Amino acid sequence: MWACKRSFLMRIWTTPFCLTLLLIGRLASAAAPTTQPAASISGKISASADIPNIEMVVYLVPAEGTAALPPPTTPVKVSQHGAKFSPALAIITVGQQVDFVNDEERLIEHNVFSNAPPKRFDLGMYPPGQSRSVVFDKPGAVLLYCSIHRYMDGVVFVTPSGLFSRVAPDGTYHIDNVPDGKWTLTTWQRRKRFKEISMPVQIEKGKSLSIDLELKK
Ligand SMILES: [Cu+2]
Repeated sequence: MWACKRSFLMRIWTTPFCLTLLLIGRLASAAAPTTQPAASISGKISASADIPNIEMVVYLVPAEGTAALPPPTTPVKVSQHGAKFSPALAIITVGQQVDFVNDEERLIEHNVFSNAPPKRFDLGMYPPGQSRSVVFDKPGAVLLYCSIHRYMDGVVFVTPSGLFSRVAPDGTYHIDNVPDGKWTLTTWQRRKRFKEISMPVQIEKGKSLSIDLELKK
């Protein structure tokens, strides 16, 4: 009689206990990928000649079957203060919006236009206090001009993955949070002085890579 009662009790207690264990197991396995550190690709650029004030980007192009990240929902701001596009080189993700802000303190109108193949547009003239927006839906370099001030020039460089690094003055670059998969590591220089580099790379199991690049004429 007692034995029978005991096994009945055991059954009542063990069932939810086993379910709890199962649940913990599931949560642990679901959380596992986030505990793995995200891979980075970093290195140093060197060249056969001096590269003063280089304006250069190192970025990743996803290979077929490799998923790129969605574009950030926050627009990038490009100021026109002092009749200068600032930043002069804005690096964004395909699908991202740029707000061109006329933030002059004096009554100076500006215009922004581009005839670059990835995005042709003309925002017309607009006064201080106003801004106009453009969504860049194709990758590539979009050169910016103002029809009023001929010396105003800038670039929006649209990367196809959002995985990029502006090369630092000491020649180093660092791209964070690179998902597993096959990519093409690519360079872009605002003023072409060297041949661009384009090389296949692969991230496996979140393992970071260190890749130095040598630019040649
Ligand atoms: Cu202007």
